[in-house]
Amino acid sequence: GAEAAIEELRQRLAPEGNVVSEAGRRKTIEVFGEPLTPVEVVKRICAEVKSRGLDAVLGYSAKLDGADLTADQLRVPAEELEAAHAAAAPEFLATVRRIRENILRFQTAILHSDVQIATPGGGFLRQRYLPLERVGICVPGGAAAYPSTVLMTAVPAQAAGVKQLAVVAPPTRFGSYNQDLLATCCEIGVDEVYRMGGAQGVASLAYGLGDALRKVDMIVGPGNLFVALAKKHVYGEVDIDSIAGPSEVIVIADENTPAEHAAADLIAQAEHAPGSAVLVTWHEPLLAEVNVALERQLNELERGDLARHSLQEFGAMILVHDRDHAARVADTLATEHLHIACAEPDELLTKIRCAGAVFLGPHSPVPVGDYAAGPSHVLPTGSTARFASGLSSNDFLRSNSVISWTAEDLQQNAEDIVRIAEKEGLTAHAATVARRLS
Ligand code: HSO
Ligand code: ZN
Repeated sequence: GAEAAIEELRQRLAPEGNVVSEAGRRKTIEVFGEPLTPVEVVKRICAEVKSRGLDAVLGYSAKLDGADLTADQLRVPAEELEAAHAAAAPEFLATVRRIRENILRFQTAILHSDVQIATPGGGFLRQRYLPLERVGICVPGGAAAYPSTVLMTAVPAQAAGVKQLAVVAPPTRFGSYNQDLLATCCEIGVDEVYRMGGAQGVASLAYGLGDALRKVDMIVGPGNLFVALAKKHVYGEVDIDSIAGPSEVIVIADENTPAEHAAADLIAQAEHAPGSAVLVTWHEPLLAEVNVALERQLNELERGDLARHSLQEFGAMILVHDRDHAARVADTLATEHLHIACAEPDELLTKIRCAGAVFLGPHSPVPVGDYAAGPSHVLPTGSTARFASGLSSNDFLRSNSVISWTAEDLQQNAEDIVRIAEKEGLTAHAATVARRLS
């Protein structure tokens, strides 16, 4: 019973629109005059962008985003970025700078550094880390503007030492026409911003658009179903971060968690619309208390109706037996965010392995991580936290191994090399080692 219910809930947390859900993948749409699945639509768009470049992109911007752009309107001019910056409120820019500092401090601290060990014969082995040269960032612009997403993707890349960043955002008022977004880009030194969204934006980054846009090495950032599917499609041509779906949270609460706080946390998640919010507790009276608090807060909030709908569709409250049971539920759902809102959260944390980002205690609600703390808010969703990690500065590094043996190292190991080379029948491999021996 309980296991099946949790599995059903897990499916519900991967709603339509999430690439990991069957429903989202099968629904057909008619953008090309015939019913096609989203995967087919995305393949077609990517192929067209690859073969016809800029013309194809402008066509899709007109057809899909209703934006009639000319070729020279694709990139946001430097003057426009600077004007947005100049017009921004000084407090807003100060906020951007403080957040950037927080992100930079954390993302720099966690960076891999080169590792070298000595070999017995006096040589060395090294792992060296180098930043990618050029990275593309997708910023969504459908339902709301997300300057925070620019910070949470670009700053980790900058911490890693990436020099060239190209942002794509749809040609909408919440996308690349959003003044806060443009001011944020300018403030943090991102000067390549392109007005294009969806699969065509991803394809442009992956394949390049001739002189209009140079192709990138990696594409990161969230987006709708089409962005997610396009990233999957171009993977291999370029690297990508994880595939992000709708946002989710589990709030684990106990007798010390104020019901008003738990309710506010659930609603904050649900206002992402769609956003999935799950309350897990072993303290039964909390369920009724949170329900009362939810009802009151939903009536007072500006985005209350959106959040109410999300909670009805994708929300749940789970009464568990005890802490261990709560930990098992959290691991099974493996959500993007896990907030352990208990008085003493540390011990419970040791029992849980799968979550995108963990928030401990009463003073670390999820928006702290969404906006300010330092770890990126680009996180694995839809149970993919079982195998995927949140975006971090280390994702923007690649490594080389370096081998430097001495004559003595070679002498000591030659016999083994020759033996295994002969096993594989690769006698030239054996010979080139053997001929170096004294
Ligand atoms: N919770 C979202 C990030 C976000 N929240 C942006 C507000 N703005 C996914 O982690
Ligand atoms: Zn959020």
